[in-house]
Amino acid sequence: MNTPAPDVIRSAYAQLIVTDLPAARWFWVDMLGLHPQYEDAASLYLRGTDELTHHSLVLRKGETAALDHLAYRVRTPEDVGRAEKFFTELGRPVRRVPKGRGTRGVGDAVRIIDPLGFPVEFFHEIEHAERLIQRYDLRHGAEVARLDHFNLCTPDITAAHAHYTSLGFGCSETIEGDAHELYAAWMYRKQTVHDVAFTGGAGPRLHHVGVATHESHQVLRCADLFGALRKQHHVERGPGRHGVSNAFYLYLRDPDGHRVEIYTSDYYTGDPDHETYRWSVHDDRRRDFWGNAVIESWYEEATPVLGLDGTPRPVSDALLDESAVRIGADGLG
Ligand code: 4SX
Ligand code: FE2
Repeated sequence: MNTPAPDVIRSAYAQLIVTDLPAARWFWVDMLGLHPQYEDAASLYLRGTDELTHHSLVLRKGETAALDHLAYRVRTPEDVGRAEKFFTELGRPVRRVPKGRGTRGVGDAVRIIDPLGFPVEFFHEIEHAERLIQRYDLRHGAEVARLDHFNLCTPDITAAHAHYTSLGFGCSETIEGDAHELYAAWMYRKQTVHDVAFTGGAGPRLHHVGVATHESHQVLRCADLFGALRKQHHVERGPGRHGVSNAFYLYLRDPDGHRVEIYTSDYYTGDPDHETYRWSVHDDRRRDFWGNAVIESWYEEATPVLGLDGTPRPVSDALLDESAVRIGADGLG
């Protein structure tokens, strides 16, 4: 392997296939408070109030709910070429997507199927968008500020950790077994807890997209809004405080079952000496700091992913099952 990895800046956007665009618009725009940047009969391009680029979520109408691709922004135009070479040398499927032929607002890009089986785009150029940071008059719903992370279901967390380490990602936190076998890992390029995390499970599947608000009251308000409208069945887990990341959270399912996490108040990881914090899988506070149990659907259900040809990718079974792990005999792990 001679080609250096592309210099990834951050997780940038996800493109999801939804079966009912008006229903998805209600959920993501009216309830979560994302802002439409462009829309037509087949697609909806959304961003949060703090985002100065064209979109962080694309909803595209299709026959079956799926993840079309994830996208990372890279530092320079040359890094797009580096991504192409890097994944070609790994023997992975690679496709150039010239400006104007791919996602609206995005310049020259490369799409690949990564070693974990996920469809991933790398791009540098993206259209800028009007600053909404102080447009308090436009805020509504959960007042989502920005995309924060992707969470991916993959059978082999050790392999996922190794691949993203080779892409220059740091690891902020892990969940580990007694022999330090990995159940989950959180990895970053931007200076937060993560751009991407891995949940042990059948994969490749998208577990969730995480979006950030500024304050925990916006997470609570979001849950209240779903209850008030008798739409509480969209709430899956939380609100609560994560052990891992220390973030305040709420998981919702959109009308197609895509999972989104409303997430706030994690911490800075930009110091070069930042060390990985390791949780025992027996520590009952790891996924909810107050010890609340995680609902089974959260471990089991996820969004299928598409290949570069637009057909669903096959899924392999998990190697380890975290939801089956019991806490220690003392009840504390
Ligand atoms: O459930 S965990 O506390 O491990 C967790 C899940 C921490 C951070 C996340 O973003 C997440 O989705
Ligand atoms: Fe998350």
